[in-house]
Amino acid sequence: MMKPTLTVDALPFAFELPPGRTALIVIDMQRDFIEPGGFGAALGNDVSLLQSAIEPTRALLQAWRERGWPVVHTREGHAPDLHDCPPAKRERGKPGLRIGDAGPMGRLLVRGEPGHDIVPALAPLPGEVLIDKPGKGAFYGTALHEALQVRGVTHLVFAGVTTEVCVQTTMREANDRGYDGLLVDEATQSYFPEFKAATLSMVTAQGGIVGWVASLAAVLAAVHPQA
Ligand code: TIU
Repeated sequence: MMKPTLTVDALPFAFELPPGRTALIVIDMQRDFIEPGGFGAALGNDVSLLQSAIEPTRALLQAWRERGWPVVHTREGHAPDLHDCPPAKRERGKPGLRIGDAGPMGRLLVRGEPGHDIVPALAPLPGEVLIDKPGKGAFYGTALHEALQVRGVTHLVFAGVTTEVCVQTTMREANDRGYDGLLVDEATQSYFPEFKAATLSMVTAQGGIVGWVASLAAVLAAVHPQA
């Protein structure tokens, strides 16, 4: 018999969360975006804005791990020879340092470099899915869909950075593939507060055209019901 779903108080209406079939997907909580001296800073951003997403994401990870539910982490980055980095991506904008250039945390957005790592507080555990992706969306050029399908995942709870870039792109890719997605407000951040707010509105507009948004407290209340 199927386990009953848990109900999360969410916008634009309640999100029905099937236990065991809902993966937590943590998008790109990498030093390159969150710490000074990385790719995010090279683009001219104030990276300190992103740090507030770490603790809420840790709370979600703890809840999923306690239940043995599927956890997925993603990392944006490229091979050392940059064969998977389109010239348009490397040349866009006028950063002081570009993808592949050497910075204080190693070569920016290159796999194997210190800046490409996930921040220590959110390090993946053995058995969790780790997806290395060359694009903003986590389905593009990766085996994410197959990894979710073999685990029977139908629903995704999103955390990570940045809200309007890699998180929103991945939510849209997931939505088009038939997953129901919920974005956790406090567990996502942007370098631009107004873009975060706009993304939360865009996701939930038109009856949930992309998915749902809920607070961390609402997700934890559904997942850890009070006795
Ligand atoms: N620049 C920016 O806001 N984000 C990215 O480049 N990548 C992700 O969002 N991970």
